[in-house]
Amino acid sequence: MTKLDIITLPDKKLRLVSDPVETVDDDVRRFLDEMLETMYEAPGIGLAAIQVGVPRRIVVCDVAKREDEDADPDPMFLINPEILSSSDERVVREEGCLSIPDYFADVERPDEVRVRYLDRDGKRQEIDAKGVLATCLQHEIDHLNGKLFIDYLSKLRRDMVIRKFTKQAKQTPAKTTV
Ligand code: GNR
Ligand code: NI
Repeated sequence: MTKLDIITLPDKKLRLVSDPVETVDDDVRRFLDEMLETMYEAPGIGLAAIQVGVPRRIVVCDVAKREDEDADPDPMFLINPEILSSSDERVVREEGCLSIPDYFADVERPDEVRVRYLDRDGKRQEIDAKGVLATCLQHEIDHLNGKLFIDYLSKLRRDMVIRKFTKQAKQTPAKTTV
């Protein structure tokens, strides 16, 4: 199966607002499988479609290994996910992003969120997400709205990160397919 290329800062596509999926068909399911494989290989605990250059409201995630190294895979497929409500309680967690490689920072977010989405069969689902899953889903839904975790940092730190990646992109010639 094809592993997809993950786009990184300063790629402007990361700032696009992704469009909803109209029907969950076999093409969408094939894409979900490719996204999941790409996420596992990266490795990461979540991936939004825009990170592979596709501006659609599609997310995959699997936090099982993050919580217990020996856990079996437990993938989730979310289409058109929406946050219905957030807890008043906030929590600070260290975040990273496959589109901002090797940079980590603390971000404060609601501790729990209720999320509605379509599963890979196109069936409407609702879940109460807590812990790492809650953080991950908020991070992924932000991607669908063109938002990155560095947007929660001070302008100084955000600009430093963007500058570092912009400089790096100028020094590294564009990747060519072998
Ligand atoms: O792999 C990832 N780890 C992570 C850690 C803390 C909070 C969010 C994440 S998501 C990230 C993968 C990614 O970039 N998803 O968009
Ligand atoms: Ni990310």
